[in-house]
Amino acid sequence: MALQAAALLPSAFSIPRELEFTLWEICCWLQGKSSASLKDSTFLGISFSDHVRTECSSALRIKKESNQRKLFHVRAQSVATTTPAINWAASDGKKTLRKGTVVITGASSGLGLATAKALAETGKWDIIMACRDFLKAERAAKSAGIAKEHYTVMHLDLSSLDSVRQFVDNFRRSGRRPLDVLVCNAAVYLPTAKEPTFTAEGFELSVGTNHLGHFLLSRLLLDDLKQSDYPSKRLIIVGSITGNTNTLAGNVPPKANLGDMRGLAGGLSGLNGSAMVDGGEFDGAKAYKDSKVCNMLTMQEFHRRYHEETGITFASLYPGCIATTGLFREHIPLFRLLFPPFQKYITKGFVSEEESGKRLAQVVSEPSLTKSGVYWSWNKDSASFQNQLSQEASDSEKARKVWELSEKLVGLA
Ligand code: NDP
Ligand code: PMR
Repeated sequence: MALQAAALLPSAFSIPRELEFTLWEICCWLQGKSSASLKDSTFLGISFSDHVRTECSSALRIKKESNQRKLFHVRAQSVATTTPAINWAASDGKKTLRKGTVVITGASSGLGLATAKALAETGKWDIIMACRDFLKAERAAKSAGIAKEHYTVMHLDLSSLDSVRQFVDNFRRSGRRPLDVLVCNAAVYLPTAKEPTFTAEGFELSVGTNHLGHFLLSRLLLDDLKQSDYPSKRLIIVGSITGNTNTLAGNVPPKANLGDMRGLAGGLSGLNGSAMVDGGEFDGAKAYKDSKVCNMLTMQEFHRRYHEETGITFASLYPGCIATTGLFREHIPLFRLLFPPFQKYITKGFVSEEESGKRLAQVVSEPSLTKSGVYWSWNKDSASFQNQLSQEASDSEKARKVWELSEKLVGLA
């Protein structure tokens, strides 16, 4: 059981890796103090929180009972967990799992909100709702009936790389580490836009937000996920059927197509090149579908680069057609009126927000959905299955290129 204590350290202060202590030694040191001073104990600047102290006293009990040497081991690191993921009660030897920490982007409506609700209802998660509109998110959580103790709203605007970096800093300072699951869910869809609009750094807004913002976020938070000792740590990027041209829905024009990515290479700026990934004329609906292809390719590239080394599960999914969400807010009123019954009665692809939230919550927490590099879908009986991606959305050469171009654009290379 690796108890890591230095999340409690200011980042400027780090303890050399060689400095290792057994929990037993720390306990002895703490026990030598009066209970009052124990309450405020600090060790090399580390203040011991209540649960660590509880760990210590059970360690003492166990030490006395079994006379084992070095039951627990603490390695002081510059960044670490405060509570081990799996805890066991000395009395009956039963294991318990601590609450997981999950960040969900765009949890202020639709799928993200429904997922936060589904996870909150299990009581097993501390949910960080990473949202651009703080008040909207608070109100949404309240009206969805998510109890206060299960969530925290933190500001994140994916259309600004500064905001993404600020979010990561804030998360790290919040003392909520480690991160166990990251869900990249937020998105914008601008089907009626005649001209492109741009992120703070000048990228076309749909690909800039849905893909590049999430790309930077997940690359930065990968380190946090690596440090998690949770039994199944996951990075989930929401994809869609409409980015997959091996389906009927994916063949509705305009179709996703990244082409040779000359527009992405040019920075999607629309000034010295095209605002579209493939370098073509601006089309808002296509830009969204292209962004979903980038999302699904990014998930697979993460899997290829990091799954074996880190044990992190990388996954994507199509949650079903949630035709009632805010995603369609920019569409014409007639579309918003007809789309839900069309999906309900004609394609039968419709799912409620509640059902979609349960699906994504499964990808977050189901022990049976730990396979990495997978794109999940659900059949008519709402059973999950591993779905096939289109040729383009599973092209490993394109995935590598999206990765390399994206890391240049977000300043990682
Ligand atoms: P919603 O519009 O209801 O939710 C999108 C969320 O993203 C909102 O919370 C929105 O915030 C947030 N968001 C938008 N821009 C930003 C930004 N710049 N920074 C931070 N957050 C932002 O849509 P859905 O719930 O339908 O979409 C969720 C995911 O599901 C998307 O990835 C979408 O591609 C995917 N999906 C949806 C399908 C559907 O049928 N609806 C089908 C397949 C996939 P705010 O509330 O402030 O606007
Ligand atoms: Mg689609 C099985 C058929 C199916 C499914 C599951 C979807 C899902 N759609 C299907 C079929 C069709 N759609 C057909 C036959 C048409 C032509 C009438 C059609 C049209 C259509 C439009 C105009 N569909 C749409 C739009 C949108 O603007 C939505 C979109 O593409 O957003 C990017 C959309 C969607 N259809 C879906 C899903 C899930 C969407 C939402 C897109 C997404 O989030 O990826």
